[in-house]
Order: sequence, then structure tokens, then C-alpha cells
Amino acid sequence: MALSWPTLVILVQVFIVQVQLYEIPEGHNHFIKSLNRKLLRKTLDVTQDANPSVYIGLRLSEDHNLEKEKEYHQRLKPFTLALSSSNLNVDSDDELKTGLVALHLMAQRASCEKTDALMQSKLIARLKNHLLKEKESIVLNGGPLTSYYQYSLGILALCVNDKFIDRHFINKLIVAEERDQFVLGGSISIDTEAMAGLALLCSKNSNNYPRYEVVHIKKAIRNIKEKILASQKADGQFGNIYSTPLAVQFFLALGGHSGKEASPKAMAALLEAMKLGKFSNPMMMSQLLPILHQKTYLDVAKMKCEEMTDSPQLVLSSIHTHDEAVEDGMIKVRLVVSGYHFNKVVEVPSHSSLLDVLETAQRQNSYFSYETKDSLHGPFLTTVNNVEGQWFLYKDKNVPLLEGVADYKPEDGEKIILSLSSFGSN
Ligand code: B12
Repeated sequence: MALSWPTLVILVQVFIVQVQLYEIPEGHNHFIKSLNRKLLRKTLDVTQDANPSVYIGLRLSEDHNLEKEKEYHQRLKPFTLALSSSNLNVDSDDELKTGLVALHLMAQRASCEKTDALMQSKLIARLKNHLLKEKESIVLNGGPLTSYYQYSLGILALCVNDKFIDRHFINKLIVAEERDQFVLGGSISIDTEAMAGLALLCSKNSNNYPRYEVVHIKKAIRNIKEKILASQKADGQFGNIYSTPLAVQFFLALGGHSGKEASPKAMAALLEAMKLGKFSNPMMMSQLLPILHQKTYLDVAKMKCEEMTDSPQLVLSSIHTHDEAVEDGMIKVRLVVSGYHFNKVVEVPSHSSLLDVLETAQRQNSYFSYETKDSLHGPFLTTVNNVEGQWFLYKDKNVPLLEGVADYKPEDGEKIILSLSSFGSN
């Protein structure tokens, strides 16, 4: 069938719109390169454990420093090896590391290196075993042992590694979506919606499932799309600024005209946040970097390894400005432990983090103590005054903080509330 000129012109225009969706406006390239360099520089800090998400982020960029990436991959390997060789029959819930194993598996794939087949198969076996335990918990307790975020990450990692996933695992995601169970701390988690969306998109594209199953997968994807679109704020963010990168990954992977209206505003919000220095956490930077190059986690399955060698090389100059601001005087922060009668003003040097505030409070008050546990995002508050549980961080008027204890820098006169959650989490 011959196409008329007007039809051709329309088709070309449609194609251009599709390609340009979520594209960065001219003149912002230096911000992207600067974020890339910042993330690369984080990998040079040998006091921090290698983070598979950071590695994936760097690999999904268009710009590379292959030497530094290789060195970082070397640092990642012992962790991957340890995960692959540890006992498969993890009994304790605490030890279930679905998301971490998934990220290591994806990082391995993103490395373009010839993989150690034994390690690879053990890692896959471990991930499948974890997913099985998660699925059992969904059936028995109504939710996974870790979270739907990690469950989705697990499915995604197997999928980008071309591993078949039994449809019952996918069905659990579909049902959870139908029942609006991608909720954290009592409200919808756009990060989880997006990660589940990516896992379902990858599964749909794998052509591994019968038609009737694909119909259900497609419906769940459509619902996720609607929920994410409905979460867009006036300034363009989907959910909040830190869930926006994964939401955009979802729309990019969805392709076509999805999120066409929403995309310029979302990109503008992200660029603005980048300019304001809001993306300094390596984990957050690693989720953002791919979309700045029109990439998503699904692209891990089709890494263009040869092209990388010819790609422009990112050079790290030896001189760089430190992130830390210069201290100028002291500030006062009111620290409140909700429901535990702790309400004290703590004095710390300006530009201190909330972690510094907690540390000072602990030093000065025998009746305040706290503990954190390391995570890929940084220190996670686990215990306050010997009470272990899900602690949430708020500032005045119960506004939840959008950063963790190490990243958040309170202002003079601010009130910080530590509150134990009564919500379950999925
Ligand atoms: C699941 C989740 C939670 C769960 C974690 C428990 C569970 N059931 O899994 C709950 C609901 C408890 C939670 C709490 C918080 N979270 Co949260 N969380 C997530 C989510 C959706 C997935 C994390 C994950 O599994 N990663 C994958 C695994 C492999 O990585 P991991 O490091 O092993 O995962 C652990 C840590 O990430 C830790 N964790 C979860 N959230 C946070 C936040 C911070 C700052 C830190 C240091 C650790 C941490 O819990 C994970 C499970 O053990 C991410 C979304 C995202 N885009 O990354 C948000 C996310 C990381 N959380 C965020 C925030 C802000 C928080 C809170 C600070 C909110 C608050 N105001 O209190 C608190 C943490 C307070 C504290 N105690 O230190 C932000 C961080 C933004 C940033 N600038 O870094 C994200 C990106 C969500 C968002 N879009 O706002 N979170």
C-alpha cells in the first residue's frame, strides 16, 4: 500500500515526537555531564561499599570513563560473589535481599564482561529462591517479605537477563496493582508503581506468555500509567522529585505518546532540582542518570558494548569543588520523638546534617539514643531510645522529609519529629 504525502508527513512527525519525548532542552548538556562526573567521583571513595545501582546508572549513560567503570566493577565483584555463594536457604526474613541480589544481577549484565557462568547461575538461583519466598508471603500474609518494590526489581532483573519467570509470579504483581497495594507508609508509592510497571513491561515484551496473560499484563500497565499520571504535581513532579526519575523511566520504556503532555514539565522539574543540588545521593543520581540519556533499566538487556569504546570519554579533573558548605556559626534544631516525651533543642554548626543533630542529641542527653543501619541509600534510622521499628522523619506540621538522616540539612529554628509508624509496608 502506497502512503500519500500527508500521511507520510504525519507519520514522520509522530516519530519525531516519540523520539523527543523526555528529551532535555538544548543547553543543559553540561548539567548532565556534571551529574555524570559527580556520580563517577563517588565511585572513587573506597570507604563506601560498591553500589550495584551506581554502576548500572553509569553504564546506562552515553558518556563513559571505561577505566574507572572497570575499576568499580572490580570492587563490586566480591559482593556479587559473596551473594551468589551464600546459603540459599535463608530462613530469617532480615536476610532476604531480593532487591540487592537483583541489582547485582543487572549490574553483571550491564558490565559487558564475559560472566563467570557458575556465579551467574548461582545468583539467578538465589534470586528465584528469594522470589519464591516473597510469593509465599504474598499468599500467606497478603504482602511480600521485603516490598513490592524489591519483588518487582527481582522480576525485572531476571527478565533483562532473559530468564523465564513463571506467570504466577507476574500474576501476584497484577493482583497487587488491582488492589492498590503499592503503598508505603499509608500512601501510594510512585517509585513502586514505576518499578512494577518496568517489570511488567519487560515481561510483556519478552513474548513468553500466552495471549490471555498478556491482556492482564497490559491492563495492569495501563492502570499504572494512569496512577502515575494522576500523581503529577503542578510543577511537573510525579509523586515527589525523587520518584520522578523512575516514573520517567517507566514512560520511556512504555514508548509511544505515553506521558506526552506530562514529559516537558517532568523534565523541567528534574533539571531545576538538579540545579538546586537536590540530587546528591548516589542512589538517587543512579536512578536519574539513565533518563537523562533516554535510557531505562530495560536497556540493560541490550547494552551497546562495542559503541561504548568509541563513546566520548568522561574526564575527571584533579581539581574539584567540595560539596560541603563553609560553616558559619551555630543553628538550633528542635528534636522531638513523637510519643516518647523527648523534646529538646540541639545546637549544631550550620550546614550540619540531621545525623549530626542526632549524634549531638545522643551525646548531650543520656535519655536519647539512636541506631542506624547501612543501606544503598545511606544510613537508615532503625532504632530510637532502644525502640526498633519503622521510624519516619518529619519536619514542622508533620511534613515528611524527602531525604534521609545523612542527606537532610535542617535549617535554624526547624523542628524535626521522629515518629514510629503504625502502617504496614508493602
Ligand atoms: C521501600 C522504601 C521504604 C520503606 C523501607 C522498608 C521496606 N518495607 O522495604 C519505608 C516505607 C520504611 C521507607 C522509609 C523511608 N523512606 Co523510603 N523508599 C523505599 C523505596 C520505595 C524502595 C527502597 C528499596 O527497596 N531499594 C532497593 C534495595 C535493594 O536497596 P536497599 O538500600 O537495600 O533498600 C533499603 C534502604 O533503601 C532502606 N530505605 C528505604 N527508604 C530509605 C530512605 C533513606 C533516606 C535511606 C537512607 C534508606 C531507605 O530500606 C530498604 C529496604 O531495607 C525507595 C524508592 C527508590 N526510588 O529508591 C524509597 C526512598 C528511598 N525512600 C525515601 C525516603 C525519603 C524515606 C524516608 C526518609 C521518609 C521519611 N520522611 O521518613 C524514610 C526513611 C527514614 C529512616 N528510618 O531513616 C526516598 C529517598 C529520597 C532521597 N533523597 O534519598 C525514596 C527515594 C522515596 C521517594 N521518592 O521519596 N522507605
